[in-house]
Amino acid sequence: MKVEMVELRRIAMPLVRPFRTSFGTQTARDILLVRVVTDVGEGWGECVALADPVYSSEYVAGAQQVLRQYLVPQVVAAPLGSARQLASRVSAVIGHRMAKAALETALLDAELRAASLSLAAYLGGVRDRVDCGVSVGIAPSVPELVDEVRGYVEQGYRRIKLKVEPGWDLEPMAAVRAEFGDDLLLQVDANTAYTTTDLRHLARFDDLGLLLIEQPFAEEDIEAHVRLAATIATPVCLDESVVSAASAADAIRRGACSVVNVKAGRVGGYLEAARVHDVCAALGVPVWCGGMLETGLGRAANVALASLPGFTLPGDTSASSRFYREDITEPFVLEDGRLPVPQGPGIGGLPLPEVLDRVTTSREELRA
Ligand code: OSB
Ligand code: MG
Repeated sequence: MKVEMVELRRIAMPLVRPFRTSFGTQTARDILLVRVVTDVGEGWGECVALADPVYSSEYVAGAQQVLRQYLVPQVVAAPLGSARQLASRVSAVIGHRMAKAALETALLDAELRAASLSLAAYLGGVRDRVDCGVSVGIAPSVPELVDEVRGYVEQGYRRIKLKVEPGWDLEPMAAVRAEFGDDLLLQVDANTAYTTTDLRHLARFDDLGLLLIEQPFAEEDIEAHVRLAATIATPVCLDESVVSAASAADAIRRGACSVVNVKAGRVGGYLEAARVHDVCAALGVPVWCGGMLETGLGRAANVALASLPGFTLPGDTSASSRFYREDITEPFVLEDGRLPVPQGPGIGGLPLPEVLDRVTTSREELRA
């Protein structure tokens, strides 16, 4: 595969409602898209980096810079046998996994389109639809949270994830549990907002019958998660801490978690995400597919990933309408709490040119 040109495009996507987490409030997404033009056709990838380095160290302008200066020059310099060779081609660049993931996804998309193979089939997917959950931000008040959750329950979502932080945890959790009953699949995500001084407080989460508690402590603090997992009955799940298959295996073996949230961007791409899936399966740990407020482009690839056999818990693979009034692809629409796995070649969908042009804020073309 010879890469002739790489286009870096930024788009502005307003959210249907503000999304507040322990690390801040998002009201719109500033998203970097990567398009590769190769001798076998074109391919697309969505970079999940947020506008600011508040979820991880990466941020959208930094991702674009590292692509422009370090990653893209390596792929336009000489032909690649396959997208599988990108990781070694750019291994001199430390980190920047979200930037690498976006480029790898675009290359994979081009390669699989040329081979008329879907990403789901390529990765080893076994389902043609996936169970969907929804991530619910911190609300202005408990009644407003309950109303928002009611809307999602009525739309058919199979699992609710509440964002929590100190001061917004037991009360909203208990209100949602009381309103929707014990059968509601309910989990929480702290995005690193707690410390080990909160261990006794977090132990009280056991009363809520949660599926899991996601990433209560800092990304680097595996030991704190080991201590919590030894203290509470609620399964501990890692998100931010899992940056590779090796780090997933290490965290599991140390007893830091018994569930893993898999996000391709966070681990450097869908190929590494499949390896995270594999090591978790080998260690008997269920996984679920996380999300980063993707457009239909990134969502299509996430749904493909979620079709692998070890993804036994509903993912943050919600419908397009959860975040966007108008998506840049054909929208993903919930059907009985599930999304269909794209069956077309590559990641499955393509941006709608007219919508894409309307939301584009900048564009650059990189060549050898
Ligand atoms: O921690 O899972 C997270 C969004 C941005 C950054 C981090 C996270 C999230 C979400 C939203 O929870 C998941 C989604 O896209 O539906
Ligand atoms: Mg999370």
